[in-house]
Amino acid sequence: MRTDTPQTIYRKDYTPPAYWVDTVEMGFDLDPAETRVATRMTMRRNPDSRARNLLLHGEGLQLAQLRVNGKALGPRAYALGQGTLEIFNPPQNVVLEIETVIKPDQNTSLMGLYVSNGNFFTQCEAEGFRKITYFPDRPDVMARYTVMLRADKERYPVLLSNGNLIDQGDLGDGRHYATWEDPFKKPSYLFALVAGNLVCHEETYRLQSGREVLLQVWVEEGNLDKTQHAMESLKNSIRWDEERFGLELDLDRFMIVAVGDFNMGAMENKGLNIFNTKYVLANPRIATDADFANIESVVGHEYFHNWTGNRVTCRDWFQLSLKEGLTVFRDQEFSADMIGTDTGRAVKRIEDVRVLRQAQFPEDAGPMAHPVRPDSYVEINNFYTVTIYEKGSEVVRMYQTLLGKDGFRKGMDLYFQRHDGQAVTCDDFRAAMADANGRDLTQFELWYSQAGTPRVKVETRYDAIGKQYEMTLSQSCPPTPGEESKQPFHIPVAVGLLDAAGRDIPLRLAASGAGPDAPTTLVLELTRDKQTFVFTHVPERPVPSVLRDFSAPVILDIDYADEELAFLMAHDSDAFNRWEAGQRLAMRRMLALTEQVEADPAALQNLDEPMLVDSFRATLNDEALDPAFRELALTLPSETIIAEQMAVVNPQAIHAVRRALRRLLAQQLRLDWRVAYEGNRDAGPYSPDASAAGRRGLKNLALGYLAELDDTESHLLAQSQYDNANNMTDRMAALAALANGGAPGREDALAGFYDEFKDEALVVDKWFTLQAMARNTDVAAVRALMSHPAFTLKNPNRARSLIFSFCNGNPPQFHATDGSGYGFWAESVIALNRINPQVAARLARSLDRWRKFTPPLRAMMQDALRQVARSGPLSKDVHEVITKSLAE
Ligand code: B3K
Ligand code: ZN
Repeated sequence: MRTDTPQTIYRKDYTPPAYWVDTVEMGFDLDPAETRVATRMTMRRNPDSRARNLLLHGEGLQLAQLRVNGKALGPRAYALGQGTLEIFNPPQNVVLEIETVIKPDQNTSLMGLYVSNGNFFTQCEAEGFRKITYFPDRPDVMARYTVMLRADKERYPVLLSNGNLIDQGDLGDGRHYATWEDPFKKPSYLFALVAGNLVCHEETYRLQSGREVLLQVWVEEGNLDKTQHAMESLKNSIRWDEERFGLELDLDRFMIVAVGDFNMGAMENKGLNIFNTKYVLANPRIATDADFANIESVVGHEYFHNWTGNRVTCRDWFQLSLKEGLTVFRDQEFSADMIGTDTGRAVKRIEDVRVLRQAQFPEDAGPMAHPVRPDSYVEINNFYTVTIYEKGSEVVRMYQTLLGKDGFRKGMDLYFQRHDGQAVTCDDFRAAMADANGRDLTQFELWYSQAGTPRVKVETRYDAIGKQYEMTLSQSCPPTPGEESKQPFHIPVAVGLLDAAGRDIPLRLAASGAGPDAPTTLVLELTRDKQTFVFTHVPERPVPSVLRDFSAPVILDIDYADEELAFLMAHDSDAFNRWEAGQRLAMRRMLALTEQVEADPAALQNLDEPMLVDSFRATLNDEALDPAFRELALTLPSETIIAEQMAVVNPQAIHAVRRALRRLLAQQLRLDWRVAYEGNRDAGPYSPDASAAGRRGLKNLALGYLAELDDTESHLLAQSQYDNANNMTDRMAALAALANGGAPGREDALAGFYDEFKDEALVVDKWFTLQAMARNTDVAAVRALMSHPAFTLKNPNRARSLIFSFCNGNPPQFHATDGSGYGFWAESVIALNRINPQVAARLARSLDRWRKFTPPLRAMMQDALRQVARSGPLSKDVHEVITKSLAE
């Protein structure tokens, strides 16, 4: 904790390190109260650096020994600063020996070495290694590690670190040791150790090359029956990376370890991935379809980092998206390929775009907006954002859209050929893509350097005599903090044209000659402020389908008539745009209604929306459409997404409108929902595969709509599904339906659920989440839940399950007009700040967009932000978020 203003780090200030580290040998004497860490590093001066001194980072360490080339250092030969150790003018070659003492059981930040349920774990990205020993803790310093772990044999029978196990044995005094050697050089952020009482599910797996590797999933005793899906996901990931990118697992052993206390999802430490239990443990009893899908994608994500992140890493943390954007893109493609079907791919694409719109667009329009490659930061942990990850992934996807799948692969091959074993920049990646394809991607750099979501406006003109269709695209991008004006981006806009029967018209551009096999989707490259593209041989006035498959992370302004949207919804060959048309139609109506409600609170009384209801009915009953697709198409845009469309946000009005529309759809399509419900019920054993999950999704959507009626029939339906469910997906859907209304069985179901699952931490999280997001849960109810014996702020999953779910997932209650939600938020940020700055800073982001709300809410939000600001010493993490939120 600190009171002074923390320092800002700038990208332009990057300088190479004064010393390289070749080898690191570490010895750990593990003890929760006091762990001794002895480190021996061989280092050599970097000829490209002008600095004379050797700078190491260290935080919260007790320094017990410091020797250079065998000699203890005198007090004048070095200086300990705030988080640094500087050794003055060392020789060309240095053997540096350091001993530190740390206190893992006091470590509630969950960075560095810490204890979770009696076992030891580490988390070093981004800057956690410096909480273990003094080290040049920056990603461009890559070294070869050998690590010896020593600990009590009974309490810590399992001792793991990166790479291969080369030795193990007894120490005689009730303790034992294990020595691990990582054959690959790596930055310190990829270091990991695990020690404790764990068991593993292991399998051998044969790579395409014929080599056999050992795969292990480590969990606490009693959880082995929840590891199969993670193991399958790992094997699928290994195979996929060989097939799609020709990338082979480079180790003989690959381990995944699950831990219950973890700040984020998982961590790609070389050969020893450490995972939040939430992204490992699953079986039908405790995990939902969404959990199964998330596990597959996170296991894939961390595995794919082995090449995109570990073999080729980042030069500095400003380049974070080099590995994160690319690896998210890879995990998205993996999940899509695992589903396999065209609609399956579209469904996955829609889900990913929903996340982007729900979280990244608001970030890009708010006070924390930053480019995919930021120019400065105060606390790097605050920059593991949806912009770095999700927008970063969209940027990578645009290369593939511009260069084609084969061109993209060529670029990837060149990237690895050039940079394997190096720490590089986003520019290096772009250069590989450009050079492998003979393309000039200079302008594309703006996607990395400019923040903000571009808007693309579409205007069209049809010339019936010349049979020409003109499409004029223009782009703009609103200012973001510190960036008033923007230069035009290089935007791939995928376009199709539909004839009156809804068929794709073959596309020919005036500029390029007509070929016989004209495509039905063309990628137009918008590079200037405004450009006109002329299509020839267009027999009739078409309906344009623009930004197919969401070919760029932009907001599309296009003037469709309601009928055109309904037409696209019914006919577009691009499944993404079919969905999009429906969302636009719904959004248009919801915005209009919100305006009406604000003027007249009674405006929703005789609600009638024939166009919307008809189009929903048609989609719901269209058996030719995949159930998973129908589920997405029949889900109204979220309250957050609606809010983003408005200049001034009134959360109560938005909620009232969305709710009223849901009720209307429930009433008017009651029988249709009922038919869909029955028609998508599966008897027999549970399987999480995409098609079964899609049917369950549609069935449970129907249940959710019917539950809006809050009548005996819907109560009975929910109760019976709850009582008879053979899987957690159906259980949760039924429980949510019960919890959101006035079903007589509500309290019993909630209590019974807790009782049945109280020993399953991940299910208890769900129980808190469900209540946090329930319609009638106000701040008082959340506080009551906080005094439940199962609640603790110290466990991030638990804190997120209740507090984050309420603040981010229950808009009408969080934005209660008396400001109680904001007061609760401030208290929670302040309390978490003392325990875990990273988790606190995430929660601090919940009031980011305060300026967008109606004046009374805005004023109360500002007060709450100020309350946190003056609450006492704040971590760098929270300080940065609050300061930026309040900045003019
Ligand atoms: N690279 C880690 C994230 C580390 C977050 C540090 N605050 C997980 C991932 O993106 O795969
Ligand atoms: Zn990642």
